[in-house]
Amino acid sequence: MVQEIAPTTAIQAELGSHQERVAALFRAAAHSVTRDEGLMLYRDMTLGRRFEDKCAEMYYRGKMFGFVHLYNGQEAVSSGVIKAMKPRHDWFCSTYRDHVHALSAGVPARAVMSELFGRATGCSKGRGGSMHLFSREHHLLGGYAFIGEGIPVALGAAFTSRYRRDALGETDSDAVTAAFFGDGTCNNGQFYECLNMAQLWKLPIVFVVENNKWAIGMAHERATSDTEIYRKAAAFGMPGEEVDGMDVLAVRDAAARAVARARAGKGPTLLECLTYRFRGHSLADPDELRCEQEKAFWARRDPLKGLAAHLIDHGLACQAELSAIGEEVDAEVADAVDFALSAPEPDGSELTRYVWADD
Ligand SMILES: Cc1ncc(C[n+]2csc(CCOP(=O)(O)OP(=O)(O)O)c2C)c(N)n1
Ligand SMILES: [Mg+2]
Repeated sequence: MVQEIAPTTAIQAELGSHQERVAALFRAAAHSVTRDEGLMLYRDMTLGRRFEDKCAEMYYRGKMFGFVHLYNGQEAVSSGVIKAMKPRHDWFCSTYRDHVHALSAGVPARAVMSELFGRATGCSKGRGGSMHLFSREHHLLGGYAFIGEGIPVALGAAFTSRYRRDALGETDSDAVTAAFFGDGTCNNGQFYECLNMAQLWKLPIVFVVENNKWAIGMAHERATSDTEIYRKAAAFGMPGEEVDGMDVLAVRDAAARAVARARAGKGPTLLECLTYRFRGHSLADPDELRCEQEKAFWARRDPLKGLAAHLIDHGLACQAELSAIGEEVDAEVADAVDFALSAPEPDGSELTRYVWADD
């Protein structure tokens, strides 16, 4: 088991409510998982972690350019939510921190890595780069550079599901959409407009807030009047739930409840996942604003270590099996880099392609 380490009063005062909230949630409930599901989640989270570590390596070696926002630390949210949904049936909408959402949704590592290198084999055909991953095949509705930009897109996907079923009589149209976005984005008007419309029309959508406590260098409690984001759902008559976003099993259970409600026609849920990013805002950020005590507090809650401990403590897997998964994932990521580096760049003659839908 991961041990709960009580923060000192001094750290609590310095770090604010985010840490206290997750400490309370940590003790709240036990979640169970089967061996197969546990190993699947562990593999998905390991792929997310190792893929991002490789991106950092490529970036610092000067092989990858532009803004790159890594997801380290937040893996339990992507795996917990997306793996509670139906692949290629439900829909996913991301942000600029989108690599791991794409991987969880099933976009091959080769296609994601290629996109980061601007190659024609990328999931956005090399046109998008890190912040604009897209895959129609895997129902990934995109990464978005502007915060909040994806929320109305996700709302539109949810509306489409409902319209097909209710207005067009397609009785099997029961897809649910997950919209991912950060704490800083919840002070953006689109968030409130979309919550209102989703609840008004009982749309099948789960609003997933990845509350990692920071919006670049702005601490959540400095920018937000009521820091408990899930409670904002009540203003719209919508269910809101907070969950330990470092515990993939807790996230998965909460997501499963929200998805079941949405699929049954009962409307949206606002799910606030309390999490933390283990790296700077982007690879261009020296990460000097967050204090070491805070980073250490969250490092102790590393979601990968937490799941590994759960699997071992419950006799569902042994360390050797988990290490083997790590090696397999490392090989997959190395293969993705080799594939991407040897892939062609988009041909100059295709510069204007894929601008309009008929392409
Ligand atoms: C509309 C808009 N305003 C401002 C920005 C600049 N910006 C980039 S990231 C960011 C912070 C977002 O924080 P959060 O939503 O918590 O996401 P996180 O980076 O923590 O995942 C801001 C303000 C932007 N991208 N889009
Ligand atoms: Mg944030």
